Amino acid sequence: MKEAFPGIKGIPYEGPKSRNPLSFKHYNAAEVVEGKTMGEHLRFSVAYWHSFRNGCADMFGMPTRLMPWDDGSPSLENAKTRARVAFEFFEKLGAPFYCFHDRDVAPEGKTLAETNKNLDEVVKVLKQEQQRTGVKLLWGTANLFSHPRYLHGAGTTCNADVFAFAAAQVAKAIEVTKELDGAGYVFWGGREGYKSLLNTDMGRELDHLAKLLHMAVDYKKQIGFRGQFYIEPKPKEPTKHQYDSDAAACYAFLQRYDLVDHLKLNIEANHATLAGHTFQHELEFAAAIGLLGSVDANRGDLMLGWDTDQFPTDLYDTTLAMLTILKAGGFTTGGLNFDAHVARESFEPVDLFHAHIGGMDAFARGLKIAAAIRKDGVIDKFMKERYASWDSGIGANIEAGKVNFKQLSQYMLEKGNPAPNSSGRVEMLENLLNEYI
Ligand code: XUL
Ligand code: CO
Repeated sequence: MKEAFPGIKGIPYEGPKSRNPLSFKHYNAAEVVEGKTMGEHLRFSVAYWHSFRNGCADMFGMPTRLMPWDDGSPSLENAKTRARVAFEFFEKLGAPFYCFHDRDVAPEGKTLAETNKNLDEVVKVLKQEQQRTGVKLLWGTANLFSHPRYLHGAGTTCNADVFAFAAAQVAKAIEVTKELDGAGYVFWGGREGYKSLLNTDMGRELDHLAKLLHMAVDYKKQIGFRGQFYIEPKPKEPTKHQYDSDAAACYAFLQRYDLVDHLKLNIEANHATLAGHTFQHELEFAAAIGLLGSVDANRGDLMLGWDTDQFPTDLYDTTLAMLTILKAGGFTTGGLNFDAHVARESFEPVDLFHAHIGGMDAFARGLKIAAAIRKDGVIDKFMKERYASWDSGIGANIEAGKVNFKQLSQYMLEKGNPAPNSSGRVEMLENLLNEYI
């Protein structure tokens, strides 16, 4: 097959002094940080949908991206060619992983049977390409939001037949993820929400969504898929309100429906900000409850209130994210998946390289800066001292559940007043962060 990116052999690491835009300045896969290589820490993944299915149309304009390898048809041949091109890109970029939705890789047929057959055909190519290149599948997923049948949702639809179709689609998507040895499988509830509460039985819809997930958990066991399941929070878009609105809402849902042992969280930066949180807040919450699984690495735009899915370049964001990820012990099955697309104005094939290089370098720098902060231990030390009153005496007794209201009242009656607190030193800590960045 003719090369799709003929001018590019690969993206080398050339170090911070290089002025070659098609090189890494910070991401050096083999470089060891905190006892692991950068490659092992960051586990970068390319999102098939944005990089190979998104022509960058917007509400006002047509697609702009040049994808000369793609004939624009829904044919199987085109899908197979696209798959080969995608692997050429992963390989040249040096991305160890990719992620896909079932419908990204293969066309929908007239019936479920035909659609499944199409998927099997393309999965054969994906498998060959994985073997040829060593690139692995970080996670697979089912697209339960694009087709008109899902206009009311999939797990939360009012139409039981549509629920059944969604279940069949998820079953097949888990099967092919297993076939491709995927490290995980994601549930993002694209239309699992509502437009109007006047037509929505919220309790019933939540019960149904939980049913779908329980069936998936059962099926996973049944077929012996050992990858990790994730749920991906997002508050809105395309629905006005999505049930899995943020990490805390997902946690409440997973607990209520007894699913908490079966799914971890896939935190996306732009979804966090749409929910009115920072990226780090969502990561920190997921880490605090022990469910930080994987990350969709991107960013929004301060001026725009929607999911712009831009490539991450903000060093504060990547540093704070890596601080939390390192504190949580790093990724096991998860990784950093660039759920991001090039700008509509960046329409040439080479822009796909620039975009990913930028994201990978931004996270590599974030990793190095976070590791330097952790090595010096200043923030850790500050944190430890801030909570020192809990390490012994009354604090330790409260944590151990050894005292009740009566005993605490007695303790304070005797003591009179709490000792004055020390300052939170917010500005000092912010200044310190700047020193490292
Ligand atoms: C949409 C989004 C999805 C999921 C996978 O906002 O993030 O691409 O990551 O379905
Ligand atoms: Co995402």
